[in-house]
Amino acid sequence: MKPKVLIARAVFPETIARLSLHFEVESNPDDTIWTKAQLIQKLQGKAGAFTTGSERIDAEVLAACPQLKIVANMAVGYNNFDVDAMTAAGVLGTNAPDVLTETTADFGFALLMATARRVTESEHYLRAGLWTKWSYDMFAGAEVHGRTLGILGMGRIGQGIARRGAHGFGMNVIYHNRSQLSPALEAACKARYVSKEELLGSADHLVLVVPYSAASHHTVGAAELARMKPTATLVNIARGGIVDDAALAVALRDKRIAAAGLDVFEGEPKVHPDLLTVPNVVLTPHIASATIPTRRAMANLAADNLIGFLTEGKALTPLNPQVLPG
Ligand code: 8YV
Repeated sequence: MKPKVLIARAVFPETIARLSLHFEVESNPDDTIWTKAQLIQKLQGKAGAFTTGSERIDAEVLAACPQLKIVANMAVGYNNFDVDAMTAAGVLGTNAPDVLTETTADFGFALLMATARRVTESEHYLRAGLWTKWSYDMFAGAEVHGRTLGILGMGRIGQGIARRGAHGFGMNVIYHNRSQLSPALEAACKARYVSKEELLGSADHLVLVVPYSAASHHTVGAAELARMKPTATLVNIARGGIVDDAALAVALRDKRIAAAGLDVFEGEPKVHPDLLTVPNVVLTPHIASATIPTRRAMANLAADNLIGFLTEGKALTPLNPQVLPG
């Protein structure tokens, strides 16, 4: 008998077809976001689950689903997993790194550009029929080329943004990270390690790419925003909760910083109402990895992990390899 696998959200039909070759698959064609109780009910008897960031796998879910052996996330971030609880329950967690790095870095740069050059704000003005004449300072934005790019969180995606800034736009790149990169990686990104304080105070454009955890909650709040240049812009493509969105809305309203670009939000898909009323913010609905080739690669990697683990005890990108057999 084939092992049973749950696909918790709508995905590519070919992903479902591929998993169905190996498993008895239950999918979610309506793309309903299940409650925890519904998720637990759907997981009964399942050996594997294919999840996205919207399914929380914690001790309560694991205790209620004793047959579960692996949960494969179609995301590089895995703050929806309680990895310690998974390890304690002997359940493997996998994520989907690397395959989205360049696409996500492209988007980070797009958001930086749109924010600095006021792309959406000026488009709204045009669409509202307010554009009646050219004027010398209309929607004058911030320079990007040659300016200082700050990156908080210098993992693979942070490095991708650094390379784009340094090599494509001649930017002076500074970064802060839990650990300093090797000299070779720093040279490839033309990036200089600085303290968090220097990063906040010196960046003309600051991009956040840190993973979310209890420790990184509100890494950027009122105090950090107060340290930034009033001309600076802030981009968050990391996770909601890294930025204190209420404090950011105040800083934007008071022009404490010039502008922000946000792809992720605290409590998304809800957006802090004050962010919807300030003009100097570009808002996108968590789409940094959203190109079809990249989303396909992410789905394939999650599927490879399920197939590899449930058929051969192997996984490509395990988060808690200590639970792998042998
Ligand atoms: C996902 C992401 O699309 O990979 C991540 O961590 O944030 C996005 O690429 C999202 O998490 C849905 O799984």
